[in-house]
Amino acid sequence: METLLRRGIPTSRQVLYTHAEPTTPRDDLWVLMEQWINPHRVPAAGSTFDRMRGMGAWLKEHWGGELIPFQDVLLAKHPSHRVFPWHQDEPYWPVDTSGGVIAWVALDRVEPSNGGVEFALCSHRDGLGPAIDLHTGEAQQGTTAPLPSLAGYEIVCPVLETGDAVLFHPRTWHRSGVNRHAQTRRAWASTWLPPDARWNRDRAPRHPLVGRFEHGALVAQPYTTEGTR
Ligand SMILES: O=C(O)CCC(=O)C(=O)O
Repeated sequence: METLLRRGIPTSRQVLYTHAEPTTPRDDLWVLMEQWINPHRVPAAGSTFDRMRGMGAWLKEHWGGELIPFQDVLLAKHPSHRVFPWHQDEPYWPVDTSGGVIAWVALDRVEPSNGGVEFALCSHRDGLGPAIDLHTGEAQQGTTAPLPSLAGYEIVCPVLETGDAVLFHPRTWHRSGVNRHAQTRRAWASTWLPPDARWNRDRAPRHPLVGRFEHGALVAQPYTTEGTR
């Protein structure tokens, strides 16, 4: 992250509004998180490319079966950042997939008091919900799936040492609270899909990659240009 900052690689500016733009103005993503999307696509120093290779090899050995890299994110949660509300990751993707896994790796010790991630156990079984407006915690405009109640689920917030990882399903509902420590809490999350996952622009019509892939093609085939921020 220090290298990316030094090289002037910009952070993500806004939440992905994948279906429609919000009708009222929103704050910058900065109020929620300092985040770089797809640093593994940034050439040279600061890239997570080699880490992706390592994670891919680890998953191949331990997950059972081939997975393809889809995206990665570097996340820094500062003490000034707001709550990151409950959401699933899959509704933001222009992809049809039968599953996949997100590997969320702590780059600092993580616990509930410094913005540890909370998971609603087994909530992936509830199906695909709406893409969430992370500024409000509500369904984004233009989405139709209902917001589920998470009241019946056991919520866990694992304590992680630096380098520990949590692997979770793309439909697992998760959130993170405020970081009440003086130091930033950093993490690296990478997303992996089964090899038969296919691009589907209708699932996230305003995703920045729409237009760069062939609708219906395998995600395993690289898209035309670098990922966007
Ligand atoms: O790192 C966090 O606090 C939450 C990140 C998250 O939920 C996500 O990137 O989907």
